[in-house]
Amino acid sequence: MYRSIVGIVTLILTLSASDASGQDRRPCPVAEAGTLVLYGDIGSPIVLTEADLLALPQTSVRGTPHGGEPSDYAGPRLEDVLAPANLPRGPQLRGAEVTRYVVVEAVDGYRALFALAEFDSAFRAEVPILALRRNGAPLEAEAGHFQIIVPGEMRHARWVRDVACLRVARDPGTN
Ligand SMILES: Nc1nc2c(c(=O)[nH]1)N[C@H]1C(S)=C(S)[C@@H](COP(=O)(O)O)O[C@H]1N2
Ligand SMILES: [Mo]
Repeated sequence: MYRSIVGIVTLILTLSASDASGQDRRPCPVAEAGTLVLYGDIGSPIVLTEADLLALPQTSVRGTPHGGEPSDYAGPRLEDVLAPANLPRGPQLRGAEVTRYVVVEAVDGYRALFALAEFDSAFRAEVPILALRRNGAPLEAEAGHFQIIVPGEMRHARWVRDVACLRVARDPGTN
């Protein structure tokens, strides 16, 4: 009950925030449950199935959910999930490309932003994953099919549950 009230309040705040911001209004093109849509500044949207995501190299990350036990989360790195979008990586991610970012969008409308460089293992020792498993089992229902896990990040506001879409964008600058 408490969680659903929090969810509704979050949704209202999210909707009013997006009304004010203008450019973030486009809805996430939610595909079937259990699929992930890559869209935005990448040409045509790309739909990935759970099988596609499980076929990528899987990384394990130790994390502790709020009020829960330390757990092993496993799934592909976001940098590998985004590979079909052909974004610059490593030495190519420099200059104007460093203004690229990814908004992770959930089924409940919750959103969190990462700079593309935060996903890049050439930049950081540990990079976020799109977890499909917790302790070897599918995620609990409230986490949906996919959940972002950010190694070492102490607050979990970007550990987006029930991820539906990854929207790729870049800062338009002030001109
Ligand atoms: N889809 C979705 N993911 C979300 C949220 C949300 O409201 N919706 N809240 C975030 C916040 S603020 C926190 S602190 C963590 C809490 O998740 P946990 O209770 O599983 O640790 O989930 C994050 N992921
Ligand atoms: Mo939070």
